[in-house]
Amino acid sequence: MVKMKLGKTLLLLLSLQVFCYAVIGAPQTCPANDVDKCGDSDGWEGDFFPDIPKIKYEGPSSKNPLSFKWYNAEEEVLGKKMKDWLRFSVAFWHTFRGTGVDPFGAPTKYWPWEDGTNSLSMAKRRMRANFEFISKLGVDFWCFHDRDIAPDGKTLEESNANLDEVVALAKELQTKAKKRVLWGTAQLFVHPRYMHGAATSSELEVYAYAAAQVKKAMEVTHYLGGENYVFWGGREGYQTLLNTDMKREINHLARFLEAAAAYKKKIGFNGTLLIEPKPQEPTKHQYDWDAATSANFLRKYGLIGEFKLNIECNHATLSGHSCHHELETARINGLLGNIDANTGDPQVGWDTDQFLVDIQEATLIMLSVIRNGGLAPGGFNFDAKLRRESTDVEDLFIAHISGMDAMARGLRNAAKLIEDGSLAALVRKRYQSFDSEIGAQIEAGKADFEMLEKKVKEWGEPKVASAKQELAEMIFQSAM
Ligand code: XUL
Ligand code: CO
Repeated sequence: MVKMKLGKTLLLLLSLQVFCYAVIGAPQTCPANDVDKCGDSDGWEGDFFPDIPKIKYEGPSSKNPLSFKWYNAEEEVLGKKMKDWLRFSVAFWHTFRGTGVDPFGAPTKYWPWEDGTNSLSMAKRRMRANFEFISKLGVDFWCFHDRDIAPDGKTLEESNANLDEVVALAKELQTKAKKRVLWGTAQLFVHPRYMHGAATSSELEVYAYAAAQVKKAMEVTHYLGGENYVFWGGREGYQTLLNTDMKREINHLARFLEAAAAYKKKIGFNGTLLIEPKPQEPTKHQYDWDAATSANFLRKYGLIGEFKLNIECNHATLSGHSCHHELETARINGLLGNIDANTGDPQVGWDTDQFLVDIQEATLIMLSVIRNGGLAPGGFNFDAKLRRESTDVEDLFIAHISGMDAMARGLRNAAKLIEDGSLAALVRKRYQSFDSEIGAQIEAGKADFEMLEKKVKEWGEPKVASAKQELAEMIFQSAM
């Protein structure tokens, strides 16, 4: 009885929502069903965002939500333009395929250009919306999965043909708009064939299918001039070790990545191959758990020169680390290739993919990026989505502007800290005892235990200095 009532109420609410949308929420853009006004969806060149101007830098005092307060693309910071430090990218899957669906609820977003289908013409229309969006936002790059830009076909051949058709349009549009692909990737986690994994599936035919899909995704990324190619192994892991041959699965994953590195060379693709670590979700345990696990995997299989890492901040926190820790681990191993800029929520235990707006967090991130000399050919991909409850078209802009401003503030603050030098001096001072002759011997691997024992007898009890954590935090705060 209660269930029935709830069902009816939900139905009523849903139909009300559709009704309200049709009546009050008059689309802010050319409506999807207004063929006369907009032309058919394939050829539609109309405005998708007629109410949104080109987003400009207006400075910190601006109250205009559709302006940058901190991101000033051409401004130089530490000898490089902001746009070159940051190399922002829009993630097609969140911005153009995100519907607001969550494990408990139906879609909440009905963008005016969507016609409710997953057709090829809809895919092309979305691609036009993508380029208008990134052009108005002033971002130079975009990222995609094969299956979010073009519909899956009944066969591999059909899927490939769909992809070719959309990619041809994307190439034309991105050339006109002077935009570039930061990275492409294959979606190896949605289709039921990948339920046991792709490269780590227990089924040989699935391994082969995944290989064929990645082959094609690498080809189209190359065709679009992509600067990187990403492997996120969403289902490369296990749900229980009781039914899993972990040794065999990890070995298969390594063979798969070896074959990808070989194919990259064969087609003359010069982009960086990136592994994106994540500890779990959707699997209980994912094999590329974090940066250190991935580095060990790459080293063990002789792939260290072939791959770098794409560090996603929300994945970092899910693995029990901070984003800063993951970035530093990647950086000191020469593996920092790209950042998926997002964040989670301390009160929600899953991958919420929120826009990162915490200035302190952004400053820590930018300290790593500056120490890395930047990220190029990688960049900052906004692997982030609107909250389910944010349903206006302008929210897509506001979210990205806010994320870009946060990273820009992080960059400005990190530059201040570096130019000021007191934090670096504090760290240098902390280790200064190693700047001695014996310290140099230790660091060169030339200090044996007998020699050190002799020194202890000579020196007596060590004098141990303060770590100055609070002072370090005070210096850090002063740059915010
Ligand atoms: C999932 C995730 C992916 C990858 C690309 O958590 O981050 O969107 O970035 O497959
Ligand atoms: Co990601």
